[in-house]
Amino acid sequence: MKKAIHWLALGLLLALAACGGAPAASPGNEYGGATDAPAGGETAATDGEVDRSRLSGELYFYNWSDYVDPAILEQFQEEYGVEVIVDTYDSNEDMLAKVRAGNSGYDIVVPSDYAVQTMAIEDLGLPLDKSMLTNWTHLDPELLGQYFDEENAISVPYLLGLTGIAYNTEAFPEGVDSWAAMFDTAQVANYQGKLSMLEDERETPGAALKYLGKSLNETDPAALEEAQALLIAQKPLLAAYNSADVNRKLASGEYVIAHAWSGTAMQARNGLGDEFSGNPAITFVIPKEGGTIWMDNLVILKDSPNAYTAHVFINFLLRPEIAAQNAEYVGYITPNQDAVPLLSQEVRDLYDAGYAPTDENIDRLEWIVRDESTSAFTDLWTVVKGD
Ligand code: SPD
Repeated sequence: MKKAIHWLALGLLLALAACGGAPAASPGNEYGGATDAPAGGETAATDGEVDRSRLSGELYFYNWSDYVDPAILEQFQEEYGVEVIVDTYDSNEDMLAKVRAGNSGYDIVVPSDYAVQTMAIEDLGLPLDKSMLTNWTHLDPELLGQYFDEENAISVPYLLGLTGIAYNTEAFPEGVDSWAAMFDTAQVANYQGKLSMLEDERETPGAALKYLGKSLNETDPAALEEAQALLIAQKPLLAAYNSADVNRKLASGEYVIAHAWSGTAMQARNGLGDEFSGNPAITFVIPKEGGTIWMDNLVILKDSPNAYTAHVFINFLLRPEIAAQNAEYVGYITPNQDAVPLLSQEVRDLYDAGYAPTDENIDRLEWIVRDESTSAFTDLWTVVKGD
């Protein structure tokens, strides 16, 4: 597992080399419009030194679906008396549209790497008070200071994962090793209506580009036109574009194959707490043409109403035992190096089997990056969705 995390860091550095770096986060005002920001010098050196008189009764967490163990939120409420209210979103772009409008009421959001960069450029994130994040030391230093936020001015690593194909081995006894299983319409006709693609303007064109032998980040108009044509041909055969409950639909057998995140696939295989039972026939693969590696991050919004409490919650999530419990529940990879030894053997074995970077798949993984040309993906996706 440790080896896998070091590989992740290497991947991030490669992405930095590939995209030439990014602007640092805008400094902005230290606490923006926050109403419960800590006064100067008033910090929590440990969880035990939190100034409880400054805590809000509620904290608004805008997160991806099935992306935090509810038991952890209950524990936070028991310890601090703060109810964490979770709303969910299905894509970075949906989240950005919501918070860009301002006064969303949310305190913490969970952008992926390239979306942290967008938030920094658009000055949407609150500069972190690291003196409140006493558990920061548990984070793997190799995963800090990445291209999208070089000083971790606004972002705290939350979870990492891969994007590839999840499938039911009973429906595909020969296995799946290529995006052809999703894009070759002659093959797909055999399981028409039982497959889904992510509802995601970067991941889904990215998968088509990979099938074409291109980079996920390719914006050459001819390549994008080809990718768009593939997606339009595939669309009538899909059950849906779905980023919300692929786990449940794979587990139930409604889908036999799906474009999926690694943790979604692990949830489909193992089940998810009291939510649903797993199906051990589900497995996950990074196709031979390649897939995505990504890191999601906690960002406190510039206009967070409860910024003090948000820092306390993030520090709580950084406790190794909490980070391990959360990673175990959601099936993604924790960036908390002191949580790694606390993970179960079952989850470590699945990481080694390809639900995390391994020697077998590492060379086929690529980071999504953003630059001035990647708005082309928004245009492509609008055409595909509207077709
Ligand atoms: N169910 C939670 C999934 C979180 C996925 N976020 C990563 C997106 C990478 N493009």
